[in-house]
Amino acid sequence: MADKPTIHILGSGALGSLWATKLSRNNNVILLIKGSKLSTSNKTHQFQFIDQEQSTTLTFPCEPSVSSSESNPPIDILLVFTKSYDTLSAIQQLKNRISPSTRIVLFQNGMGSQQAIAQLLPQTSLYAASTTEGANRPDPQTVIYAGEGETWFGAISTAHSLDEPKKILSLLSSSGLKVFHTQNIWQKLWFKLAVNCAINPFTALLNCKNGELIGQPLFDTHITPLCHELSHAMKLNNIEASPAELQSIVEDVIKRTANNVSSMLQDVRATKQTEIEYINGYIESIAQQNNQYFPVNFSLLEKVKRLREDA
Ligand code: KPL
Repeated sequence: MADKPTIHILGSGALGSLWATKLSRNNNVILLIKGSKLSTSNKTHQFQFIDQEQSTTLTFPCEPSVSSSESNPPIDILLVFTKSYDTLSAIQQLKNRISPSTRIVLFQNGMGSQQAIAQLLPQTSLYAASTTEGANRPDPQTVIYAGEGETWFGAISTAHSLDEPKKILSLLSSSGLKVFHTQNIWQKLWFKLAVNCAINPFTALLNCKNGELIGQPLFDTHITPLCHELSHAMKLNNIEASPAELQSIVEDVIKRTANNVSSMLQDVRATKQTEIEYINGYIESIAQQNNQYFPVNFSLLEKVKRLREDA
C-alpha cells in the first residue's frame, strides 16, 4: 500500500468516479470533496460502480477540496474533472496544496478553462486531456460505465522533465483504460471542441439523442455553414481542418454515439448550468478577437443560453 502512488481527484461526477474506480486498482486514490459534504464522522465516499451490468461497491477516502495547508500536505498528482465553469475557482480553493512539483491533468470539456489555469499556475507542470470514455451518474450513489473510449493527454505548459510525460502515461495507463500521449494536445482539444460545438447545442435545442440529429431541419440546414465557421475559427488558431473534413468527423461521431444523451442535454434536462460558454462561447470569443462574425455559432450560443433563462 505504502509504495503505491497517491492520486487526488477533484470533481467526482461520472468521469471523475470512473477514473477513480479504474485507478484504484493500482494506486491510492483520494477524492477531494466539498467541506459541506465531508463531515468529521464521514471521511469516505461510497458509490455503486456498474460495468456491463456487474455492480461493485467502492469506498474512497476523501479530503476537503478547500485547502488547509497545515492539515494536508502538498498534492503530488491531481486529476481535475470539474465542469469547465467551476475549474478556476475549484483550483484557486486548493492552491495552498499545489506546490511547484504538483502535476495536474485537466479533463475539462471545451476550451478556455485550460488557459485560465495555465495563467493561475505558471510554475506548475500542467497537462490537458481529451477523452471519449463514456460514463453516467444517474444519482450521486451510482456510476455507470457507458462505453469504452480513448484518452489523449499532453503538456500545456513546460513539463518539469523530459521523462515526466512518460511517468504520467504509465500512471494513467495503470487504470487499464486506453491512454495515449501527444506532443500537440491543443490539436486534439480543438477537434473535440469542434465536435462538441456541432453536436451538443443541437441536441440541447432539439431535446434528442445524438443519433436523432440527422434528418432534423435545424441540424440539416445549419451543420454545413457551422462547419465552415468552425474551420475558420480553427485556422485563426493555426489548426488546419477543412469544413468537409469537420462535417465528416461530426457525422461519424454522431453515428458512433447515436445512443448518447449529450453532456449538454443531460445538463439541460437536469436544469443545471451548461458548458455552452466554453464550447460555442469560446468560438464566439475567437470571432470577437478577430473581428469576425460567425452567425450560426452565435445563434446556437444565444439559443442555448436562453434555454436556461426560460427554464
Ligand atoms: O462529448 C460529447 C458530449 O456529449 O459532450 C459527445 C461527443 C457529443 C458525445 O455525446
